Amino acid sequence: MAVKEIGRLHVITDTVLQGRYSHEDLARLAIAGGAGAIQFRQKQGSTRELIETARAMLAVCRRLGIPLIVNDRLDVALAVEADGVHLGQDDFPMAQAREILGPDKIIGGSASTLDEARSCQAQAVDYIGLGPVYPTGSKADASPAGGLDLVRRVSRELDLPVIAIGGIGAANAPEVLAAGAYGVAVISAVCCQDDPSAAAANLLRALRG
Ligand code: TZP
Ligand code: MG
Repeated sequence: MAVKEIGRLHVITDTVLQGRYSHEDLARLAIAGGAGAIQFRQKQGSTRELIETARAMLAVCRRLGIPLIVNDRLDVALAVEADGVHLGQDDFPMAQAREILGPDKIIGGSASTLDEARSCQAQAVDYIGLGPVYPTGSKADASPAGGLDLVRRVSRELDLPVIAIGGIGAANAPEVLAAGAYGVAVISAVCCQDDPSAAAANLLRALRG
């Protein structure tokens, strides 16, 4: 079970796969549709730009009462006092991030195998971002899809909430939860839809059964 309120529908904002909506737009629209957490993920651009975007997103998230988690960049999360950070296996070490951020901030750790998930848990993360569960076109260097079996094994073995990621949409979200995931994180199923807000609402309905 989640100790902190991390939400069951994480929407990861993206302005590379689509160009109609800004990160800030996507945060607002996704929350309007019921997203429980927003993750700001941008791989390019200057640190200054990232901080400016994260600050604008945080204002939206704070106003609407939903946590903002910054992908990859502990420095950006610290600069704007975001609610948390999401770190991959090769990013800033999760255990050190915990020391710096303290016990109250949210730290998510990416894992694509059971061993990586164990390592995340040992480093005091709050949730495991597990995947890809299904093949995805949204991450060029994604590991092979682990399927529902990966979700089952990690959810069974670890005490932390599993936020499943990779190729998830309203059609397959129920089976991902049935396999033991606490929630899901999505990019294209919300950001790349004509109506991101309606898409988030549709996903949330699927998650609630
Ligand atoms: N990490 C593992 S899969 C993935 C990330 C960032 C991409 C998820 O995007 P989508 O469009 O929801 O499959
Ligand atoms: Mg990363």
